[in-house]
Amino acid sequence: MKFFFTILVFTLLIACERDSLSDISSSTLDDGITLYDLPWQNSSASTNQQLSIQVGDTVRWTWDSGGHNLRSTSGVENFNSGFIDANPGYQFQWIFNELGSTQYVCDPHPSTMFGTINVNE
Ligand SMILES: [Cu+2]
Repeated sequence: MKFFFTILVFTLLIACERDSLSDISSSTLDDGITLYDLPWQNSSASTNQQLSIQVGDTVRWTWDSGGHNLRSTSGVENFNSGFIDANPGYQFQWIFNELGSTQYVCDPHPSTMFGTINVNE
């Protein structure tokens, strides 16, 4: 019984891990820059996003339903998408050229839509 419980826990852990990874996809562009795609929606997919990238990489967020903005609140980068309402599929992207961390938030949904981008060499 204990064995089966252990298997169950591991299966759940793997399922959770897969789910969180599936929210972020990336592709390498011709010049070696990586483009990261993140969801920007009022759900767990956009809660406490954590991403480590390299200098020069691009992060692109795609709006789902609802009205959102995407604004840096602290750190090394400074950006603000402006408020985009009811425009699913809208995309905002930023090239991160500074080393260090940047925190960001959606002002209408600060408790569910926020994250941190860490830029390394
Ligand atoms: Cu929002």
